[in-house]
Amino acid sequence: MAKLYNNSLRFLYSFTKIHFMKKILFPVLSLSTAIFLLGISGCKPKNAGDATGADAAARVYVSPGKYDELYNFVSGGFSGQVSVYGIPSGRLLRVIPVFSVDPEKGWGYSEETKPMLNTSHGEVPWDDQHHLDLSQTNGEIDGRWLFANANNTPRVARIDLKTFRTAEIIEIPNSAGNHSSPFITENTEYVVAGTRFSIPMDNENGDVPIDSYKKNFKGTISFISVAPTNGEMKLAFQLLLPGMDFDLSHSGKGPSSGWFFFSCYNSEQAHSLLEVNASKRDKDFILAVNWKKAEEYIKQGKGKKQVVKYAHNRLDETTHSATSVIETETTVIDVKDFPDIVYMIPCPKSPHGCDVDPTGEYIVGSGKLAALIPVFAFSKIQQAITNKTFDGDYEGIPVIKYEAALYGEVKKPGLGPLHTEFDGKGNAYTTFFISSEIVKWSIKDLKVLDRQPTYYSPGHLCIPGGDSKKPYGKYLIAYNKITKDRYLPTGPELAQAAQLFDISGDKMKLLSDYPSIGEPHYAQAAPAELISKNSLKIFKLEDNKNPYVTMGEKQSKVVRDGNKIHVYMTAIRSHFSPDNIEGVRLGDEVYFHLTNLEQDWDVPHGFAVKGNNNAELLVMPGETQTLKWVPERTGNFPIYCTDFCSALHQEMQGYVRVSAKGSTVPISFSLGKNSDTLDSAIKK
Ligand code: RUQ
Ligand code: CUA
Repeated sequence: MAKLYNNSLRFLYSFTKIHFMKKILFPVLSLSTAIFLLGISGCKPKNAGDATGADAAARVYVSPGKYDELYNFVSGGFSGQVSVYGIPSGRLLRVIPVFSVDPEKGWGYSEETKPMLNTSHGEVPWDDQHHLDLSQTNGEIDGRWLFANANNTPRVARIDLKTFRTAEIIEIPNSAGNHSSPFITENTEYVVAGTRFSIPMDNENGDVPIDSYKKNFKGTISFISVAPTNGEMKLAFQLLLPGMDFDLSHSGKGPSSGWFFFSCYNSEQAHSLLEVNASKRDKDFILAVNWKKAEEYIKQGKGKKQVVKYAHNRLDETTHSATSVIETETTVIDVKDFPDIVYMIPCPKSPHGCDVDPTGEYIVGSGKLAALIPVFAFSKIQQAITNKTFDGDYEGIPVIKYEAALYGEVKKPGLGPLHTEFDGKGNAYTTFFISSEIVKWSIKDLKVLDRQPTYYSPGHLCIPGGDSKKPYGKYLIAYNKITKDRYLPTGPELAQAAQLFDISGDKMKLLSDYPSIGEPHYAQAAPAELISKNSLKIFKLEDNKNPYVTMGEKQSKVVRDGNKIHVYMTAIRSHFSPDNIEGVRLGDEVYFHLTNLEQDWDVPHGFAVKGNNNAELLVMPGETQTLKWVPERTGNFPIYCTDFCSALHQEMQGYVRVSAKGSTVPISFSLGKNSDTLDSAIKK
């Protein structure tokens, strides 16, 4: 049956046009009939997805020069980055480089930023970025930091919202496929990171047969503490769990504060053909974790130390440089030995989304293959724990009886529920991948209130503050996986897309859609003022502690140190100092340490060298960044500014002469030497 089901799913997936029929069909049809009927249908009604009118246009129109109402931070999926949009306009404001190199900003190319991408495997210049969480205080968004996960090589990043820059990245040992991450607790005490792939632990010999999965492969959930003052992350402890796949999570709040909930699949412990083998059981689990309890045990010294290796990278905003430290220890708690930390709650059909409502009482599990949505009540979970209303155990972890934890089920909501967010007015909104729609339902009586098609197959959705205690509840943004026929064709691949809905009334109303960068998964949004009030405009030059800073043009120089040449260079509209350099020889490594002397908002200078096997630099006012260049031939090499900084930006250029090995051309450097008229420009 599982196989049949999955084949049907695949069939449906490839048949994206199904959604056109879905709105009418799903409420009344059984699952299999619906699959059959939708499979053979493929006609597009004339007005599909065209429900927006002048009113919708007015709602998303932000007139020139006006600011958007909200910031929307959107995960970049396999682009590895985070993009920032304005809502309601959908205008792209910025792409923040996080886990992937970004030549546009020199991220991962400048000497100062290279350490940010270091891991225990060496430099990993790319990742797969799925989820974001904004820092919270008392369960409300506080506008300080944005956390991002890396799926492939397990990492968590902290983005500083003063600078919109990645300030810190911590790698996670004993993990692989860091998917249920980076969800935070209500006062940002911890960021959690659950492993998607179970693996042999890092301190053991991992060279074991794959079919010894049940014996040798383990799952972990990591708790990364966040320092309340400066946000610094630290791997506090890890929970050791049976081998399976941890998928998504959300922390408790209010009454459920101190708890965390994780969805997991593959309780079958399959290691091959998971689409069939991990869909055999009728129910997988939601794992309820009493993290306060775990924290207590750690404080009592009950955790076991393990020798592991993971990178911890920080970007310092005064030196403008990153450092990477390889840490060597983790503290692990094997939940088998502490039976009051974790409990399993059965959840139908390969659960994915695991969402907690704003009151903290209701936990929504979304089974990817389920035709209903179970809603669990925290108070009932607690009662079941007290009364030991268990249904045996899973590898030593008590399994709470489904009915004992269940508040109720949303019946016939749609097909393929994935994620749920909340509007703070008692309503929940769930995305349905297969039936390609968003369904609004009431938490209190579990009745479906409204459904709207999305184009097509949404994954995540975002309501500003939708996973906090205080959702803003005016808009909803759906992130769609498939956009076939929605935009002008662009070859074999089409963009993923966001769709903005107005949810202020009883019925959701589609306002607009726009393509997005990478494949968006989770997103966060917050009122603009909350973020922009802290925004930094320039780095103060006088605070610049980069060891290679050049505080003014008079101090610019070129220094030879063996085969290393350090160019202490400055940039100001519209020249570099120096702009003529001689005495470089083949075999030299040249380091251009460029300080941007500007102290004005939005005046970066760029820097590039012909033939350099590297990217450019993009240096902010008051900042120093370093570009490495190893010339491989003799000649004269142009250098120039890449960012259009002034009317004479195109004049912002110069030359570096490279001579043969053993040449006697001395080091020399100058600016404006051949011109009397420029004398005034260089006096500073
Ligand atoms: S999770 S839809 Cu649902 Cu990473 Cu992306
Ligand atoms: Cu500096 Cu263009």
